[in-house]
Amino acid sequence: MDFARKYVPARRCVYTRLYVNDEYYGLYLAVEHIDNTFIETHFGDYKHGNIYKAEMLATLSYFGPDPELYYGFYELKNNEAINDWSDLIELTRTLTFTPLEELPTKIEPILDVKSVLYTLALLDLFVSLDSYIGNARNYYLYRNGNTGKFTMLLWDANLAFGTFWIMMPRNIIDPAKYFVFPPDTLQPIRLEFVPGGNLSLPSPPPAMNKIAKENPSALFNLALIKKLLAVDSYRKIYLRALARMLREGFDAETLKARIQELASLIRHHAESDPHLLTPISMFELSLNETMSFVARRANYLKAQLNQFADKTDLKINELMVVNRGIKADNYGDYDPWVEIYNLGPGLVKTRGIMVKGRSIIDSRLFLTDDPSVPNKWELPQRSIDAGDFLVLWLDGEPFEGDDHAPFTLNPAGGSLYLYTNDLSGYVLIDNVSYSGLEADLSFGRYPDGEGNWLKLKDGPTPGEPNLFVDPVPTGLVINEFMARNRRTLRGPDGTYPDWIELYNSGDTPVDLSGMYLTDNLKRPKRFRFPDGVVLGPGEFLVIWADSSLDQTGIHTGFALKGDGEELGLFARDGQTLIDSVVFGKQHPDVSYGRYPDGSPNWDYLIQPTPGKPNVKVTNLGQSSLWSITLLLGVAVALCLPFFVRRKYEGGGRSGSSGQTPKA
Ligand SMILES: [Ca+2]
Ligand SMILES: [Ca+2]
Ligand SMILES: [Ca+2]
Repeated sequence: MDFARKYVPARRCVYTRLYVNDEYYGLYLAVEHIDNTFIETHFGDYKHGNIYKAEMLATLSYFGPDPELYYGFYELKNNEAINDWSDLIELTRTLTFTPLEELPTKIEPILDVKSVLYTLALLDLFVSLDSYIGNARNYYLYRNGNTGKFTMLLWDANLAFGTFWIMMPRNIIDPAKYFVFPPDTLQPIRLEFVPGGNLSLPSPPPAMNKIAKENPSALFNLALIKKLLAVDSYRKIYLRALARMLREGFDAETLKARIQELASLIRHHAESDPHLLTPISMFELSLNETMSFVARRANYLKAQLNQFADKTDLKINELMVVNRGIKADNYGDYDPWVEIYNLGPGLVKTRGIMVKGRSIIDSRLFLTDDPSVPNKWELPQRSIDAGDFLVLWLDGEPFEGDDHAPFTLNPAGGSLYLYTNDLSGYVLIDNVSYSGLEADLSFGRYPDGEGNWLKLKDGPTPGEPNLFVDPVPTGLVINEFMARNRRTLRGPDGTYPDWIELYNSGDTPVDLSGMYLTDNLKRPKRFRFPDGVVLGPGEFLVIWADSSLDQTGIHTGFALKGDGEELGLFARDGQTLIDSVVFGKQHPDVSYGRYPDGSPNWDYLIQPTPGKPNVKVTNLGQSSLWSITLLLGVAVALCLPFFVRRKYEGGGRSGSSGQTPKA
């Protein structure tokens, strides 16, 4: 879980001394529960989409249209009163029946594919077979009520490191040499356990016999992994995830240090455990076996992943046209350079024999600034491992070495193309166009190899991962809100929900996608802005603070407390506070806002202006405003509400609710 949390939402766990009536009972692992609180912490899902636990043979194959067919295989852990299983049935139907070429368009709206692939890769990496990839159980499915997408959540890992022998394919002698490829061979259950076989399952699900008779393949078909890994682009994500995990800590040295660290933390608590299940000598033995397993596993997988390596895994990743003082070549020249990145999953040689069908190709790589001459410069013989970078000089000085191109980059702008050769001729792998780059400013992808091309203002990184700090927008503020909307502004469903107005006082558009709004500063992720919400300079945006489902407009899912609470706007990292306001008692149809717009001065606004510049009414001649103002004066005098506004300019403020204990 500790390792997994870098990639997917995973449960926190901590070693615990358990006392019963003040008497030490033993060393336990306390593990975080997967429930609505877990979901809110990680997904901010106020709508609380369904959470299912996979109980047995939860293959995600389609069992049929009747929810009762799924009972006992899966268990719905929340929303039991509604008991609507149609989302799960739709997922299994899509996985089972969609032709491969249509799968991405059909599955992506209902499944968080990347997250699922990372979860499956983690199970594979740790050879954790008491899970979906083994016996198709001991995992959770959660459907995000905001996005409509399912994701898979890890349950436990007590049978990781290849210790669940019953699910190990029979031809595998060393569990470190397990691999889900080819996934067609995966089998979630041994035939003898199926009804009519030699052994019977303890407490089989009610529909077990019916499915075994009418639709037996559904019990064997691990639809999720088989279908996803059959899609080329998804298989790449999966393999690259494994390669990344090998680079980012799943290696003998790193895990040995971590294992020893944890062992010394618990060793003497285990020694004094009065209810230890095995002799303490087993403790040391299993540590050694685990460390040896990791070393064998990393070596084995590395070799496997190299077999999937391909020249098309290479990307043009960064370039510098006007290099005044960033990096000098072997002749001391500050010349233009380009960086090539290997996305993985394996080691790519720039030159080498490639077998394609019956043909053998002497495969090369080429860089050119002119697509009509794809082979302008053949790259030198190099090996680039997954996740590694190769820096080449585009200085028009080939006599300086084999990593110097015979052409140079045009300071005014131009294009660069990376080609390889195939039976059919030259094949374009990647290309980029650039223009108007200032001196010592590089242009690159972020994240490496996959992201969009950006001017990397945080500094050039030849031979290193590209840097780009997601800017925290300046000038984006919570500008006005109404916590007691009685008749001021009608919502899209005809009711009068609370509302919040955001204002962009800056001079550039702000993309709100993925930012968060909350009424609890300790839980920043209560509401996540959907993708594609952009607020132009000087623009206002009204957000409904209600939980009405399936309406037009943006709805936060939380209402504002008329007696006062807090409101916070957080950056995409879910930690950096962009703006907040803490407010006291509010009054019907009177808003609370900044005047003038975006200024630090908050005040009651008796003429609310949702979506428009805030105004302060000073003409009290209108009788209707008189009465409100008088009421307001009394209320202010009585309550003396207290308002605080805090603003952290790009500073790191860490959420206090999601801290992770070391375990
Ligand atoms: Ca040079
Ligand atoms: Ca770089
Ligand atoms: Ca306004």
